[in-house]
Amino acid sequence: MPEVVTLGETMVLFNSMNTGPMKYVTHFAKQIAGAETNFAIGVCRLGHTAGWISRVGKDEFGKYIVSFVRGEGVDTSQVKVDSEAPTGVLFKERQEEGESKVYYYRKGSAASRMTPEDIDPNYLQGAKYLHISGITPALSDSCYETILEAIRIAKSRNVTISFDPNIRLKLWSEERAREVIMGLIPEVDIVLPGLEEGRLLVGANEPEEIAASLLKAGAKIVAVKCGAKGAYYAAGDSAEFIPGYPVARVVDPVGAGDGFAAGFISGLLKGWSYSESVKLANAVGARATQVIGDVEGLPTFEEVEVFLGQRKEIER
Ligand code: KDG
Repeated sequence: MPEVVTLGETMVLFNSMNTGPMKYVTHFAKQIAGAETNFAIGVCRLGHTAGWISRVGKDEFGKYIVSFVRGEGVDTSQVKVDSEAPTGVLFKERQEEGESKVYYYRKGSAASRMTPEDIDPNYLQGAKYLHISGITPALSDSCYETILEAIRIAKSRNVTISFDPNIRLKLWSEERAREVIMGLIPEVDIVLPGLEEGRLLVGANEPEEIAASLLKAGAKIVAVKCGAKGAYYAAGDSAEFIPGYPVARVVDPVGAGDGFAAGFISGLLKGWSYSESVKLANAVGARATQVIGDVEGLPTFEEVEVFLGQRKEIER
């Protein structure tokens, strides 16, 4: 059984190859996108085992996603093929400066039809972490129930739960996102919000205040991602701001937060301190921004060592 289990929707991504408004884009790269598989692939690249629970449609995109994710070493045995609904699709528009905008075609998708019965409780037996995100409860009522069931099973098996709010306002309103996500905070152990998400959730501005509010709401460890600046973490007995690793140019920021989560959980799996784990998380997040695509830039552990100057790479 994998050390880390995750659950959520993965879509086929059509990533614009030219920058500028979507209506003028002529070339796309076909890739995959999904916060949870980004995370799972990141975890596998760093040398651990991960499994993914989901649904895909009975179509070419579903086959592509499953073979891609499996090819990256993630266990896909818990992915169901739903013949009643298609695999979700996502188009990404990119600006010159690296910023991006997404267009979803995912309403009624196969993954949005996940139900609590899609989770085999035995699959979580022996896992160390369950990683979930705030995207899944935004997809449908049955997905929300599936998340609650995953939490219930994980708790009953002493699996630590990490949660990335991943607030996507194209999927739900601010009010509903705040209500549902704040309701999940006491149920999970680790919370990994971005700065803006923290602001939206608790109405505080500084990472220290955001972390304090989320700890008060019931989380046990909070790491607030502050982009290129780094991240601030707070747990019961320790708190620290860990500076990030500046990169010359952000090519594609999408997926950096999932890379951060993968790095953080990888550090914890190695038995590292929170501080060392956040350093690894920052490095993985920084590397993820250097390549077009959600997962293509996620590094192996050796690549992180090269990036941090701890290992020399022979290039030719
Ligand atoms: O975190 C990156 C994700 O946002 C991206 O992969 C697409 O999962 C996705 C979503 O729902 O927006």
